[in-house]
Amino acid sequence: MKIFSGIRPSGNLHLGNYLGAMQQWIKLQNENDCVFCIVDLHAITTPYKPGELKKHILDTTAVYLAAGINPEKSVIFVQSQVKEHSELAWLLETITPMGELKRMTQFKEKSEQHKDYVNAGLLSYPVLMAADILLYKTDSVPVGKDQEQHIEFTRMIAKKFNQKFGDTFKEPASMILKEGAKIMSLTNPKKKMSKSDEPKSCIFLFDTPADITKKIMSAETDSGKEVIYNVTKKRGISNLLTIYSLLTGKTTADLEKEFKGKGYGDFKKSLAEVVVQYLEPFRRKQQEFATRESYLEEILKQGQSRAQIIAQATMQEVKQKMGLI
Ligand code: ATP
Ligand code: LTN
Repeated sequence: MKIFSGIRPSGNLHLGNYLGAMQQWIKLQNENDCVFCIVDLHAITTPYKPGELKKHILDTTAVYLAAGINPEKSVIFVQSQVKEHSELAWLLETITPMGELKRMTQFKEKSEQHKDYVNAGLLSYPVLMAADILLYKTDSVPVGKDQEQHIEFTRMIAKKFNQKFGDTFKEPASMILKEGAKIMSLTNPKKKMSKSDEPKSCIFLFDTPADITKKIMSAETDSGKEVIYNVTKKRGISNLLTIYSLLTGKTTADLEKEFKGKGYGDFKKSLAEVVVQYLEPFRRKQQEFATRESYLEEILKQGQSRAQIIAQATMQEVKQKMGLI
């Protein structure tokens, strides 16, 4: 199967990015053709500092490697370094109905979040994402739940293109986990954990043990004191139970039993230890990669060459089908 996915280099990566998306990538890379992109052109649709973008790109590359993505097996590259992404996005824009873009949940949320930064790129964001996916004739896209609508949009565009210009693209499926597809914010468990939110709402993969412990101990929990999984009545504690379960392999029912009669404090203390231990290799590898900028750049350069070969072949076919010379 052909797999494609990407993450915006818009800040530090967090446990939600890892549990919802990247953990699937690691498993998939052994048996599939995987392409993992750092989608910088998407990152610039929301406010950002040009001077910090390169650091975020290299940090994201380091996380991909620290998480276990093997550059010998999978293609790792930066979106803006393969110009076919922007080129295909423009061509696809000409068959995209405006109404479809305006109804996208992420567009509504981001324009609400950044009222003075509602640019045309933010609106056409899903078209660029469709171009990312379709360029590689992708079968499946492993992502978190929040991206489901964008994959559905991609299928609609692929279908439309095929009907108009002849069979060219596959209609890709989303790959969304049952558990972990939506890790919630620590400070507001009604919202998803998001890297552009306040730092104490996220557990970053490179957080220090002291920070992890502090954030978990002060995570928003519900009234009452029993450690019970109930997503409608006890969102905060259920989110923490999900994290605990995903990192240890214990079921939430097992955890309820284990913490029966103990309060939130004991549970949080134990969770903090689990998270600190789980993320220890990330911190170690990050320190290792931090001093190896040229190694990361080399990986990205090789990824660029490999991605370009596929992207150029698709573009040639697309242009020919659309009647461009
Ligand atoms: P931003 O705050 O910049 O929008 P983000 O934290 O939402 O960033 P993205 O770069 O948009 O992260 O997402 C990268 C991948 O991680 C996507 O597949 C997305 O679905 C997944 N993801 C993001 N947040 C979560 C979350 N809280 N739980 C599970 N998966 C998530
Ligand atoms: N919009 C995605 C990031 C993204 C992506 C992609 C994910 C851009 N292009 C292609 C999968 C496939 C997000 O997580 N915000």
